[in-house]
Amino acid sequence: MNTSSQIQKHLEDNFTKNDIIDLRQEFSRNGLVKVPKLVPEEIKATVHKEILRLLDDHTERRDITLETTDNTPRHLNIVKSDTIKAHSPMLVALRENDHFLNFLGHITEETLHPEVTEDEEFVITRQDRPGDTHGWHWGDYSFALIWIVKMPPVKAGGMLQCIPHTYWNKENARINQYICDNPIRTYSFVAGDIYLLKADTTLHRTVPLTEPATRIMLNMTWASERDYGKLSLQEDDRWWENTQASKAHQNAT
Ligand SMILES: O=C(O)CCC(=O)C(=O)O
Ligand SMILES: [Fe+2]
Repeated sequence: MNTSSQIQKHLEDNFTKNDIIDLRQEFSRNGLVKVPKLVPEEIKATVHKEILRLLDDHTERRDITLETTDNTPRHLNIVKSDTIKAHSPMLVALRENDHFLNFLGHITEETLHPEVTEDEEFVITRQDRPGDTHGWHWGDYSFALIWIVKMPPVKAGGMLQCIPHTYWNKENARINQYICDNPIRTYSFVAGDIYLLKADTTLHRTVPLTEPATRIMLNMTWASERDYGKLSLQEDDRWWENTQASKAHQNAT
C-alpha cells in the first residue's frame, strides 16, 4: 500500500464520526486539539527521522525579541521552511496529502489550503538551553499542525500556553493585557504527540526551559480562505526567515 492509501485507511479505521465531532468541538472551544493518532506509527517514525536528519545538517540559532508581538522573545534553533522543502520530499507530500487535509478540514470546518508564503510552509525548532522559548505570539496563517519529537519533563518547562479567541494587531499587540484579562491554559506533551492549533486566533507561547533539556518539534502550516489578502503579511517581522527583519531585535536576553 502506498503512503497516501495507508493514511486514508488509518483515518477511516481510527476515527468515528463522533470522534470527529468531539475533536471539532474541542478545537473550536480551545483553539487546540491533540491528535496523536493522526498517522500510522510507522509514518510518524519516518517523520521524526526526517526532522532529526534536517536538524543535524541545517540548524540556525535565533535570539531575538519581536516588535510586532510587544517584544516577546525567541530563543531557539530552527530549520527554515525552504531548507525543509528542498531536502524532504516526504514532508512536502504529507503536507499536501488530500486525505490528510480533508480529515483536518472536518475538525477545522474550513478548508486547509497548502498555498502559504514559501517561508511559512514548515519550521522545525529545537530548544535546548535554559531560557529557550518561543515567546507569546499569534500565527500569520490559520492552521498549524505541530509534531512533537522530543519533550522535556514538565519540571524543565517547554509546555504550550494558549489563550484562544484573541486577535493580533501588529501595531499594538497588547499581549500583557490579554494575559491579564483571560484564563491561560497550559498543555504538556510527550514525544509522539501531534496537535492542531488555530494559530491566528490563539495567543500562544512555549514555557521557557529552566534547565538544559531538549524540545524538538515540526510545524506544518496551512491557510484558510480568510488568510489571503491579509495586510499583516506585509510586515517585516519574519524573524525565522530573515535575521535582519526590521521588527526583530537581536541578542535580547
Ligand atoms: O513549539 C510549539 O509547540 C509551538 C510552535 C509555534 O508556536 C510556532 O511554530 O509558531
Ligand atoms: Fe506559533
